[in-house]
Amino acid sequence: MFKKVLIANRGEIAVRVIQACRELGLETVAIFSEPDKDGKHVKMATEQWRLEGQPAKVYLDGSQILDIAKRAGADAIHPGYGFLAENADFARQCGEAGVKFIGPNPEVIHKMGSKIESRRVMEKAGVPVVPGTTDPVTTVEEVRTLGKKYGYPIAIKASAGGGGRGLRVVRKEEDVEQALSGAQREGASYFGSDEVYVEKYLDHPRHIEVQIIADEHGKIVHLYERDCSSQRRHQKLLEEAPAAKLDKDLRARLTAAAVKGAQALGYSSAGTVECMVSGNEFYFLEVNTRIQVEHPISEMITGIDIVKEQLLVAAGKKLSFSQADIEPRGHAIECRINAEDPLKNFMPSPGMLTRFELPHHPWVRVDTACYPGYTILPFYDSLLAKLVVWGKNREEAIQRTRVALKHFIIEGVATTIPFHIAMLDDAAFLAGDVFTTYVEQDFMKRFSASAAEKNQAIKAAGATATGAAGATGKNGNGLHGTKAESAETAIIERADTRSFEVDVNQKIFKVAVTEMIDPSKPRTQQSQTGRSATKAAAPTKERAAKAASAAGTGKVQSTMHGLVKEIMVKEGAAVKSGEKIMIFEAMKMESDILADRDGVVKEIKVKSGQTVDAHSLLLVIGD
Ligand code: MV4
Repeated sequence: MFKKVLIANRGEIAVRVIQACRELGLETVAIFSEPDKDGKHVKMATEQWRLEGQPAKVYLDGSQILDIAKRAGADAIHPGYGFLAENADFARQCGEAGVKFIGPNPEVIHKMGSKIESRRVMEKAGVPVVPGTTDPVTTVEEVRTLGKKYGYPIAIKASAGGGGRGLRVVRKEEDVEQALSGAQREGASYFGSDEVYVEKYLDHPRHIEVQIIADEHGKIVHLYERDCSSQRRHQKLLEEAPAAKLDKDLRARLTAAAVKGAQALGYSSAGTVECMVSGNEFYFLEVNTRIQVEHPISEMITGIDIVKEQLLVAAGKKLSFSQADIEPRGHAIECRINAEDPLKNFMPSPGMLTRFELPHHPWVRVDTACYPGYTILPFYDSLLAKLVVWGKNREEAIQRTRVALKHFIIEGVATTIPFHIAMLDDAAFLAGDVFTTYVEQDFMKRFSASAAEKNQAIKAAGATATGAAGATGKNGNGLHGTKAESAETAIIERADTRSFEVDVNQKIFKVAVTEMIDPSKPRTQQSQTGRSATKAAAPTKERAAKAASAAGTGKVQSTMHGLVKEIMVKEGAAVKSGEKIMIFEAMKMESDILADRDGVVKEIKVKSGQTVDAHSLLLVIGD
């Protein structure tokens, strides 16, 4: 087995890999860009190495990362997803340097990078591919001939493409010329290859993919399928396992084909075989040679830790289970909680999480690298957390997901939570009628219309309360005025919300007071306070107490990452328990740090103006 694994990634997937390494007793090496220094993966790893270069590029710097792996004495690299995960050259360089790349071998990664080559391999293995070519096409005449053969619409796809880039749909012969040059141009500029091929275009497919895991001794099993049809502009938003309303026989054929295809490839490691399902037929699309974002739902229905198994098989171990051992159970749903505003075209919304409270609920798992006070950086993808929920059947999973979403409290940034809450109440979703066109062409119309309607109602009433937000992100207990309620932001900007608890004859009433600003009128007419729309609510006693606390041992620590603003005592000074000894600033709020016992200040470990991590020793009080 390896001793030390470098995680060539950041965010929730780096955290996930470190968790699996911990279970296996492996040491971990985190790498980080300068602005990522407060990242959770950095705190969790056994070693931390700083990357040099631009934040947006450093996680792609294979030579720097491999160099760090060698200096740190790591014997394996886990690439996570994105960045270097499907870079065959990087995988080869790792192998040459004697560092195990956790993934299939470089030849397989390289082959699957070519969609034409993938189709050839699968066709030869007897896996159904979409009718079309397995040779590149170059001329308008060739494409027109194929258009006649298969009938329009057809798709022209870049062989090196993926994620929708280099894909052109042609609905009539006249459009062939433009589509061909478009697909070639995109292929060349994004992937460095203008090679394209042609497929019959399916108008309303479902996107269903099969999770596989294979050891390096030829054993391959599948962990059933995931339905990832709910996506927008090729960004998945919600995934479920197993697929709803999938015919038993089709499932058996689909999963068997995935294993057969992987066998033909000589696949090892975790991977995904992507297919389209249309009616009672399925067609191979592509192989993803990485751990995927949505792997947790397959873990939830099979009980198999895919990341741990991926580490074990990379170390040359045999798979410890067989296909017959895998009994899928129940249903799992993943919601991708992104820092994006679903009512503003999913515009990214980076910023500080002034509140971040997880839904603690049985059968709910949250994969995240976020914590209160963490700042979502603009350089990376906007995935904030993955909410993963299991139920004994689809209905139970959906209801649990609704509850969990309503109790997932995030303030400071807009999120996709209101989108998910609304989608889980949408008739088409509930009926299991979700196709790849569902979100963009169908659901978003209803979502935007219902948000606009609520806005009108709020405007007409001339005021709002958190209770008026309805399905757009109201928290279960109604106490929290959350920015996630972005329904209102389309027309009326929320200036500030303050929450109060009022005790009337022992009954506690929760009251939220929100000051509204209509952007169509000058601000001065409306607001006397001058409070900014983004400023956090006034600090409360609990928040101040949370920011810094004393343990009672004389060893005074910070509980959050923050800044030492002022130190009121000197070494040798006598202090009394409860006496104010420092002022600390965390999450842009000041709080007092108090002596936790009577005594004499023995040692001051920090200077004023210094930034410290959570749980740093600040000061020692002795006898
Ligand atoms: C297709 C297709 C329909 N017919 N190919 C989009 C990205 C790339 N992975 C393949 N894609 C598609 N290929 C044929 N012949 C529809 C899509 C497609 C899609 C596929 C999977 C998930 C989401 C999608 C959204 C739009 C289009």
